[in-house]
Amino acid sequence: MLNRRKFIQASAFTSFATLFSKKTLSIGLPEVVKGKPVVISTWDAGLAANKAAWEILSKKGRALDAVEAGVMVTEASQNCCVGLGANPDRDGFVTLDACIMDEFFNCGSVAFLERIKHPVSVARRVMERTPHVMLVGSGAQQFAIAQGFPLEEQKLSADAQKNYDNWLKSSDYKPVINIENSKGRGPFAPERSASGEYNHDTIGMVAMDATGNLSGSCTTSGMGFKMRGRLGDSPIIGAGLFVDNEIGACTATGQGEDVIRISWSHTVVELMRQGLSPEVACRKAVERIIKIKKEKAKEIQVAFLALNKKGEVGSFAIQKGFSYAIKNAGMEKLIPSKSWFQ
Ligand code: SD4
Repeated sequence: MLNRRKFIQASAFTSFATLFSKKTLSIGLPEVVKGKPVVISTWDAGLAANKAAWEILSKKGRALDAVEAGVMVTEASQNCCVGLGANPDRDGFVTLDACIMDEFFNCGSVAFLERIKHPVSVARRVMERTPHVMLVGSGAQQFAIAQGFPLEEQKLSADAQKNYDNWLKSSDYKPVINIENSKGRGPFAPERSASGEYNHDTIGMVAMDATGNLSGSCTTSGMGFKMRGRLGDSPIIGAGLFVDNEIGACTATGQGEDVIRISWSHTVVELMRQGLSPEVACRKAVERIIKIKKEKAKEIQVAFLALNKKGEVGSFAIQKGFSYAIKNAGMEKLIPSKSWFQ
């Protein structure tokens, strides 16, 4: 039972708390902290992917289901940068990498996977139905088939064939700076271009569901015209994606080699644990790459996108031209990222 003094203290606290929360709402916190659920993803293909994730999040579904369903939209798009419609390796084969991570540190990954439409779903099966984290190449494909995933025809999309034919003229492998919308065009534009309007190959997504749990996914065809067998950061837990349900989640895009060498999706989460905001933590990652690469940093693109447990979002890129898509109950938009070079 409460005595009188405690009762007065308790009611004073309650009315202060009520007042404070009303005031907080009325002054309007930044849009992104309006609460869970929320989903964010890289590049403008993220807009369509977020919609699919939102279908699940808005019905109080699990973040894990949302981040899988979300990026499946991008993987399925023949008119996009990710999945079987994407650019091939230098030998003309599309090889896919993907990973997924949930709120319990469960994670699964596939890499160098060919002729399977939804690598993110195979990654989830690796997580849920094997004692392993990562399967690659023919072993990953064999597992996918055993799990009932159809083996698709080995055929480049019309766009990818055009891009590949173009690339074959020089056969010069030079990783490109990933950008988008430099001319107001995105991956869903009618002319998908090999000349630089959009040239990325990945979608990374992180989400917080209505219960406050976090999950993430990342799926890619890797850098176009890469050496056969090359893997980037996207399927590597801690590099292309990391989720710690107590703190936050981060995903990366851009030149995978430079993400792997600093393991920064993991480190971004660790910096958020120390109290840094998502944007500042992502910026630190970019600064580390700039410090390592020195002059050469001008030639590469890397971008990080993070969400913390409070629902705050931030990103930072080396080059301008990176944007991310966000969706929550109050908004749905594409946000141009801050970058080191202007
Ligand atoms: C990779 N990080 O394979 C991927 C490529 C990418 O936009 O993000 N492209 O290195």
